[in-house]
Amino acid sequence: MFEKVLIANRGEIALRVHRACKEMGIATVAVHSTADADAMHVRLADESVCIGPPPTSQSYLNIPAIISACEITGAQAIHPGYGFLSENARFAEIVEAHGITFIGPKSDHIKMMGDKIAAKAAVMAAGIPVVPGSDGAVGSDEMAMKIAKEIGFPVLVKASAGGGGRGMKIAQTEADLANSLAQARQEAKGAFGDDTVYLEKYLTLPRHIEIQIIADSHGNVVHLGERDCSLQRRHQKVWEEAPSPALNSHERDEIGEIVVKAIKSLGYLGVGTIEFLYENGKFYFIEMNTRLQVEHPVTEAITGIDLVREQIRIAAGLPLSFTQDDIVFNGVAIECRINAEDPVTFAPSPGTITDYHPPGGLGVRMDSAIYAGYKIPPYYDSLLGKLIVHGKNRAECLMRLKRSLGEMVIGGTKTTTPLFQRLLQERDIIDGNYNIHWLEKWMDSNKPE
Ligand code: MV4
Repeated sequence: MFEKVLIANRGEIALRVHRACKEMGIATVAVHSTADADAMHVRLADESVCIGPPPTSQSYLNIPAIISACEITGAQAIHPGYGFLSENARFAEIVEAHGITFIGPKSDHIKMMGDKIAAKAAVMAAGIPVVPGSDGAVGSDEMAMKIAKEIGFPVLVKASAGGGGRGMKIAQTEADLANSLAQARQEAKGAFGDDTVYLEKYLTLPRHIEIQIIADSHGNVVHLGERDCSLQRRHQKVWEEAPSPALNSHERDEIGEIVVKAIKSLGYLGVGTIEFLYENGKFYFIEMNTRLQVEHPVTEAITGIDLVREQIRIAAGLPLSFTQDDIVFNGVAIECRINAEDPVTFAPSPGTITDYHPPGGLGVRMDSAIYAGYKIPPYYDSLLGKLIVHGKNRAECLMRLKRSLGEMVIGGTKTTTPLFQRLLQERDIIDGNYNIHWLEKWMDSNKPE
């Protein structure tokens, strides 16, 4: 096992990785920008290295500085967290070329899943159901029209280098298609320097359901069920829950088995998430994420598996400490993202945290790196923490969520806490009756004057 791990991230996820390391007897190295000198992840780590000025391009994305920090401190492995360099295939390659272990998948798999056309072709060949659409990139507008007529309008033009909703354009009818193609290509060229696009049937009212998998270097692959991440605003997840209120155990076992078989055949290593749209009882693959995700704690809550511990064990060459038959799904968990934002407009609300009292008690977990006196730097994302609540069923989970939101004290900045208190009063939320458009529609119809 590693003796020392460098954590190439900040905020709550840096703390999350640090905690797993400590429980495994592993020393930690924090890296930080000058803006984060007083950050909690630096205070908790056994050692820390300043890697550059506040802009992420010069600090948390600064590959030479991070490799140097590793060499100076003698860390044997790097955990990238989420965001930043976590899905950068070149980084994974450079780390390994320096004799350091990248705690994550092989760079080939990161690269493949970053190319949305290649990812779709690979998982389709491995038996995963995908959205009907073009077989790879669309060439001419004529070819696109032919395919669109075959699959039927509306269709969606997606950027192969995209993901997370960037570079997507809907064509409702034949009359829209040429424009949608041109716009998608232009956006993709600007954002990614690659104007390769593909076509899919546009699903109108799906849910976003993702399957968590974990694979070791001994050929063992296990799925840990799904998370329902349909409650989003502008492609930012707001509320995630497991299990999905829309699935029964038969559907879960069925899609889980398909995914496990596919992941085995791909020879994938580490944790991964296979994202699906789910509509009328059917699953349609959209993307695969090759990192630990923000919302991983809801899976941890219902399975009792420590995903970061398993990531580190896998990277060290150890087998999974459980089999599929050992996995028992226990109750319901919900995560609310507590952001430093206005709860109605979502406008960023910077400032200094004057008071902090996180909720606690049975079934309540608050993952956060803030403290009273902490000054929120303006350079990074607005996530202050994640409240994860677990109950034996959905009713208990919702009751506990209401109770814990009421306990939350974060002074000095606006937070999204009141948004969740309002959501808990909505019939559709109580009933689990929502899709990917529910939140934006609700916000539209509940706008202030
Ligand atoms: C779709 C779709 C409908 N039909 N693909 C948005 C982000 C990216 N990961 C894929 N996305 C979508 N792909 C087809 N064929 C609708 C979306 C989508 C969406 C997906 C998940 C969660 C929220 C969303 C919000 C708007 C659109």
